[in-house]
Amino acid sequence: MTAQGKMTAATDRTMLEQVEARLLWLSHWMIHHANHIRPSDDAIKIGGHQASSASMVSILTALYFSVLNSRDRVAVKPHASPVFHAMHYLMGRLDRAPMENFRGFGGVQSYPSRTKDHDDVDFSTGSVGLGVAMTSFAALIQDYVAAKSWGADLTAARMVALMGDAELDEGNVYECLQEGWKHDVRNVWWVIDYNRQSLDGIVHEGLWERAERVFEAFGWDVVRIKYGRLQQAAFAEPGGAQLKDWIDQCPNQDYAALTFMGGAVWRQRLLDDLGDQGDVTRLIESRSDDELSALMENLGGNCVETLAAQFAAITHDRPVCFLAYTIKGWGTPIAGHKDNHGGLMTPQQMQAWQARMGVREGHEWDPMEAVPDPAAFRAFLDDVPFFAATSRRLDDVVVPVGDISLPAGGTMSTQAGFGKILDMIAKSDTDLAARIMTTSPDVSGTTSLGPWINRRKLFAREARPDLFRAQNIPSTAKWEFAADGQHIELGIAEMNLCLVLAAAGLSHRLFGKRLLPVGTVYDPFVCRGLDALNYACYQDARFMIVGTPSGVTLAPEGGAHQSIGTPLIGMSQDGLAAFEPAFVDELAVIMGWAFDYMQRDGDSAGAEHSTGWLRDATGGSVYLRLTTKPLDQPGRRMTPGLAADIIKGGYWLRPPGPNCELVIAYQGVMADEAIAAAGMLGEQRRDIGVLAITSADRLNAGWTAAHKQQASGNATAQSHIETLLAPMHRDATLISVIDGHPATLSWLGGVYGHRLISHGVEHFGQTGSIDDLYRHFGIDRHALVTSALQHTPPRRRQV
Ligand SMILES: Cc1ncc(C[n+]2csc(CCOP(=O)(O)OP(=O)(O)O)c2C)c(N)n1
Ligand SMILES: [Mg+2]
Repeated sequence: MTAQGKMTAATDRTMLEQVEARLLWLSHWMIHHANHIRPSDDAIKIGGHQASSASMVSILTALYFSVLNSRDRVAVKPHASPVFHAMHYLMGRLDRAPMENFRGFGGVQSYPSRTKDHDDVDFSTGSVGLGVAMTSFAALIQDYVAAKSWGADLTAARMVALMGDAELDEGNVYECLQEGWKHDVRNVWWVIDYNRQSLDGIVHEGLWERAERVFEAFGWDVVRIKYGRLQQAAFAEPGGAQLKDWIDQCPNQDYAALTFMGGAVWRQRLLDDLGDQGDVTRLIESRSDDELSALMENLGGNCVETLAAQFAAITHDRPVCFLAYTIKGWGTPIAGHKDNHGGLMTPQQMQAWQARMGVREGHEWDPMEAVPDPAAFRAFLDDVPFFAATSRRLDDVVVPVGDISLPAGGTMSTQAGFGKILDMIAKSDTDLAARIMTTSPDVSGTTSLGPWINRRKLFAREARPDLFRAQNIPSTAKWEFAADGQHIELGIAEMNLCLVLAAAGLSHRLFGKRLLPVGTVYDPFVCRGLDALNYACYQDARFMIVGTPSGVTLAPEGGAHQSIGTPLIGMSQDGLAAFEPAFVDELAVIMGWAFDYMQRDGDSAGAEHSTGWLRDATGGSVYLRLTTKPLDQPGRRMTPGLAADIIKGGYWLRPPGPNCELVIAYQGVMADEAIAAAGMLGEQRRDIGVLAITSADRLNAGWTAAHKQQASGNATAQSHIETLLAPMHRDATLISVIDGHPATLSWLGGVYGHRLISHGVEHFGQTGSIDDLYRHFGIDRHALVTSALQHTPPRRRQV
């Protein structure tokens, strides 16, 4: 190295150490402020962040201030949120007010949040393990996009996860490793904050060995960052090898406890174990207590210089796992204590520490406080490549959807209709067809994606022909992989499905290239991916998830595959508009709307899309619950009015007459049972209405939103369900039916206080024919008729 080079490296080290000190201080000050200074009427003190943040200060410093560029994307472990935000504050990208309001309403969030934080979060974290896996799928989507003609200008960036070691307990981490290996994933870095502590305690000895073997098995490079600069220098001194040996042998618990107790205790213990051994004794004795604890705490993951050098040494695009040894609570008085996850410095501890950090009273929020040469430091910060971009939140133009309709007569299931609609789009040479990306956890064929895949192929970076085709063996499914392929084949793990949808659904934000992702899954297994689905919605990823087949209607498929609660999931999941159409023309309307809805962005779409108070202008994701049971199609003309009602959530299939005593409300596949029951009752009850519900979710959301409008003074606010049910006489009875949990529709009785008898499914697991099961659960036409006769008075004799 030249003298000049040495100078620069040393200056950089000093600068990085100053950044590190600033982040350590500011992050802890914001936590302290929230706990001890901000007036708050809740007495509960908040822990969890302090020790966990300190652990990662060096890693964030080295990455953001020395290695990353502004295209790189990072998932930061939940409890490092204060360090992450302190960094933006230091860079002048975040105001003091939200910092002071950490964990308060509208303030900096407890865990980095794409949607709720004020600064530049790439991936939300919170549910541990998901942010980690998200980076691997974002890398896959990056490859997918870059392989397309419209995405070829994308420059590859690194997708980085800064993760806690206890995140390795989450199964979805391993599921994604396997999937990533299948897709030859690249440009992914995971930096494990190996502080050997989780929430409750200290992790098992030797975790690193298992972790290394797992990563290597899936083709990752593993870089162990165990010793910092001071330790490396000490190891080179006479006796250093013995010290290194001692460190390597020291159990995690011991190391943590000694760290907590500090220099004098370190000395005592080291001399007990290594005393009177000549060189090594001299090595220990030549250091003061403070120097000794600084040496022992100088693990690789707490040494910015070592970290920066190790990161910078990676010049390939293979996935890399960095195992960075750290000390939880590093640099603070609570370092190493096994209870420190929820631990907080006391005001007294804080005061002493503040003095040690050289921060003057009243200057706690000053970004440049305790910086020896503010001008030089500012100049260094101004040159940090990661912060060069003014905005890292990208966007892409809206893809026109055009007209999606399907001339449907005869008999068809919604699942078959879904396959046909996608096939129709696949045949077209439109932007819509180009930007749709499908994916499925090993059920693409059985969820009717076959025709789409035949036309649009599977995605792989390296083309692979369909060998069966090449050998002229007849098969209905083409299974050809190509770089321009538009279906991502997944193994069975549904968490991975939802994480791919999350990553693809953020493609416009991350890569500036919009995708319209469509994922299919057997409806009951929506629950298997549910936390990842929730995670995807929380980040405002935009996608369509199709649960099919569903309910007990998939009867012969097997009792264990029946879904009961998914309609309630559809209603309760924030960010997801759920539909369960009965007829294929409804489905076509819904899909056309959905592809547009997925692209809306409250800021730009304005009020023009608003229907009622459904927050339609903001857009969101869509869940379709479909079925394989064919129904006779109505063969009607789709009018704009009908289409609008389908999107609002319901319409009168048969409007109630003037003397209506009974309304049968159905959702989805129960249409034919409801229609048949109405027919059977026609002789005995007058003017029966049949209410088609395409989305209990949107009807219900409209209803509660209207109430809020009314409460805030808008007396004329009326929701769609109120409009629909207005003509129903107060004494008339509602009978609801759904192939799912009856609570989905039972709230309809609360709209105007109609008596409501709900039919649905509360138990599962029984196989049988559809008729058997409908009868068994009392959702068949006969059960509806019996209910109706029981709960509505007999028709009065005409005089
Ligand atoms: C899915 C999930 N389960 C439980 C939690 C609660 N939780 C938050 S942090 C944590 C332990 C984290 O340990 P580690 O990842 O090692 O991070 P550290 O605090 O050591 O930095 C737990 C159990 C969570 N956030 N997500
Ligand atoms: Mg840990």
